[in-house]
Amino acid sequence: PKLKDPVAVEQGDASRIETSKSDTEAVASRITYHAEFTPSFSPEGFDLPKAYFATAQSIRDSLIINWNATYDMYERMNVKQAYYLSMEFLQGRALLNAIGNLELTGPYGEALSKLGHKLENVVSQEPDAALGNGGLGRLASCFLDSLATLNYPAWGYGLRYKYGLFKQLITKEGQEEVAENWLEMGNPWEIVRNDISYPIKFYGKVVKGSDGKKRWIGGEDIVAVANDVPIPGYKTKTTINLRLWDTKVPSSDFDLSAFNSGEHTKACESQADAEKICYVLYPGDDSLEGKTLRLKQQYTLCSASLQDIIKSFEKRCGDNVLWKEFPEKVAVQMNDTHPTLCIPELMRILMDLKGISWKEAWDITQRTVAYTNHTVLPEALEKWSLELMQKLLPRHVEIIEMIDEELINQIVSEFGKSDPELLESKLNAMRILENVELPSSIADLFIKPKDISTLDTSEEVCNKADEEDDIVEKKEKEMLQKPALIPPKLIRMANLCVVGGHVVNGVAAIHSEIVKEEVFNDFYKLWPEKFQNKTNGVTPRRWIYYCNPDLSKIITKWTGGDDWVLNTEKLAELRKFADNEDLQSEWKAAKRSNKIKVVSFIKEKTGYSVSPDAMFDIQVKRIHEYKRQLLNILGIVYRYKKMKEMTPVERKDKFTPRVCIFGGKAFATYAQAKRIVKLITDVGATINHDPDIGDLLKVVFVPDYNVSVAELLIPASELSQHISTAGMEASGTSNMKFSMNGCILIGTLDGANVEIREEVGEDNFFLFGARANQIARLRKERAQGKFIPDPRFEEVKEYIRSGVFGAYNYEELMGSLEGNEGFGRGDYFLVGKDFPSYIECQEKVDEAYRDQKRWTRMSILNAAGSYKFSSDRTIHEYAREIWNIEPLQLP
Ligand code: GL9
Repeated sequence: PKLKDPVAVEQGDASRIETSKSDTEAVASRITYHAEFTPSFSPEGFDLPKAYFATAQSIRDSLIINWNATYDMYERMNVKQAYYLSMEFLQGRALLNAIGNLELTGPYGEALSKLGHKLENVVSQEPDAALGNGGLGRLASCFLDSLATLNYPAWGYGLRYKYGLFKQLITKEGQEEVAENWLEMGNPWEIVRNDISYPIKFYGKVVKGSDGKKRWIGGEDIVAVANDVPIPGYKTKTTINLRLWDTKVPSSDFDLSAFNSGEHTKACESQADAEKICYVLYPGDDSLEGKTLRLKQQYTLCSASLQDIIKSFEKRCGDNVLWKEFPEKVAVQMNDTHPTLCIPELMRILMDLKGISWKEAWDITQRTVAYTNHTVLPEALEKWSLELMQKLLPRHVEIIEMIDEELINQIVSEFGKSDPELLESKLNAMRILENVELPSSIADLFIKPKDISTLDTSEEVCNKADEEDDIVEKKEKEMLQKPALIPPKLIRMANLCVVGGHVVNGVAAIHSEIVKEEVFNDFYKLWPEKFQNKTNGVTPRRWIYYCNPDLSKIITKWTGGDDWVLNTEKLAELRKFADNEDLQSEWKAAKRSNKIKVVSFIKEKTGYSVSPDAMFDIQVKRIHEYKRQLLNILGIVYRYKKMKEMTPVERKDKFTPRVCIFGGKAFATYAQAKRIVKLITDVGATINHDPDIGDLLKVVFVPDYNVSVAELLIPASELSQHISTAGMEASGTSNMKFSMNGCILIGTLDGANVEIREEVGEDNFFLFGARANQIARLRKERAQGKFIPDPRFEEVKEYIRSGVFGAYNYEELMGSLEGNEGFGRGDYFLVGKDFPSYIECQEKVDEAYRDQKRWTRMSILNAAGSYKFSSDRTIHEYAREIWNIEPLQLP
């Protein structure tokens, strides 16, 4: 029996709920209904927190109807579905987006105003869901938005972290981290699915059953429970699912007798152990405990999601389960290497639980999974200790060893045994296991017996050989005495992904080339057809339409309708009006009103007063040496020093007033990144109080940068900095958001900057710095002592060291930019090399800004040229070229 309105359910039509009243009245009564029946707030009054919660719950009702209808349809039609597995989803706030996507902004605004609140104040009550660190997690969330909007049958799978990304405080010492308890007031968006849970095992051992099949038994058992978050598409009923796993112990495991005999802690221990898996987004993994926890998280995501996917496949097949058709119904995308365990887990389930042969299971697995690489930084290409994995997941290690062995055989058959050196180098680069002995049949090839007849037996040569032997022997002894020096056995997750998946993609054109030519070159030569590019994108709904309503109205007016929100190609039509005076003045007014909002935000968060007439120059992103916030702040220090050397008239003449805004979090244990934060805030404290400078230059570090702060800052920005060392930023996605909002970029030829510059035009992008293909040579030359620093670079470091910005010891920072080599020295990121071209480029920025007509034209041409960077375009490409799925829309 159906309890819900059968017609509404069948049609997935949320709007049918309010057929009898006016939209506003209906919305108001739904909000008040929830306000009355939501027990967590006091019964009287309708304050903002309560208004938020009741409004969100009323929207959730609508979402659930559409969400059920979407799911029913997928099941009925038995279409191929894509599953996006990600350890991170950086969702931000959901309310405004959901109201807008349901096209109910008008009625909700009016209803809330009748109830005494402004919609914008209500939506800002929502805490950010920060289940991600940065670009990678935000990309996953943009993808969900596009998948739903474009009606693709797809789901996201992730973990429900109790504490999201930490909250950042900026104190006199620099960055401090505090826990982000985002669930404290409850989460109206999640639907706890106690009916959907799967067992997850850790540790234990593998035995062979009488049927010859492997069984993984014993160990520690927990369960993963589903929490569903509906993801509404824009102007469509399609509402897809983000399923987040939470961990618990099986209820049968509660030790009631221990509890009753007073051993409360003992009885609750296993519960706490299971729950802590989903406590924090990125547990510090310096310790073994931390590493174990992180691996448990990864395995939980993979195992629970695959069990769920398989269950749904079996259900949709009915009595006739044909496993070889699995890849025709299921596409699994691994967002970076974090979900790599999908590969051995799918193999395990298919072989050990479904009785499929190795050969067939391997074929199914390869055709099902695909891998996106998001970084070329070697420290980010995950390697797990074989020993740890063996303990935690013994069956998976057997499978991984088998995959490695098959790979070795394939490499041997590909390259032959005639050139052992070539073969050895291929094996070293491509094997999944690192520092693990080769099977003896192959290892024997590399013991090179010396040809006795040609041996030189002269005394001199023999003595030399003896000496060499002594040295080797001494080294070996030392190795034995220091066990830490024995290289650890590792599993290279990225290699496993490349071998186990059918597609490997990079996230911007230049990055995908680096993936093919450098990171995975040996694999690329072997399987060129596996490698693809999928340039990232961002959702124009969140990143223009909802965060910048003033600009959106202008775009709608000048492009003749709001269809650009779905078809961003329409933005290109703005090009024809780039010099139109009316458009220019409307455009500038919108920017100014966005800047005014940021002026009050900065005042509230930092106490600094900044002028809306100054240029807003922004760099917001994770703090990392390769992103070179240090280059930015050194440029600011240079500017300040020059200002101080001038008369007031000279400095007004030469410099355009600027507000330099920074934001971003440093990983809690990344000391150098934290020093950069400290330097920026110290420089700000000096400059912002210098009466000689006034509004000519202000430097602000906005604390706790997150999705919501980005939604405020990006629309207000005029210049934004994307200045990574070329070749190091895989793509970047904020560069796309800034460009969409009419902000001009200063940047290197790195990541998606390259493609943005192509689209918006060279004249509308401030380019500087060394090119990616020069970096290796420049580093080498530098290490050889051939680099002669620019005097202006020396001057800036000297100035910082002189103590102008305070007594803090900046030696670790300044020193990292000097010397020729050594850890943390030698300017690995080439700040010194790019410094002169950077400050010269900044002079061009000043000049361009003085001509406001020219600047506004550039700004319009940026928004107009940004159409390619919609995640809708990216998702269409994934759907067609990797997943092979088709859109399916509710009637
Ligand atoms: C990243 C890359 O560094 C970015 O350049 C890229 O735009 C995004 C999305 O593809 O992925 N890879 C990565 O590990 N992070 C990225 O931002 N880091 C974080 O998300 C913290």
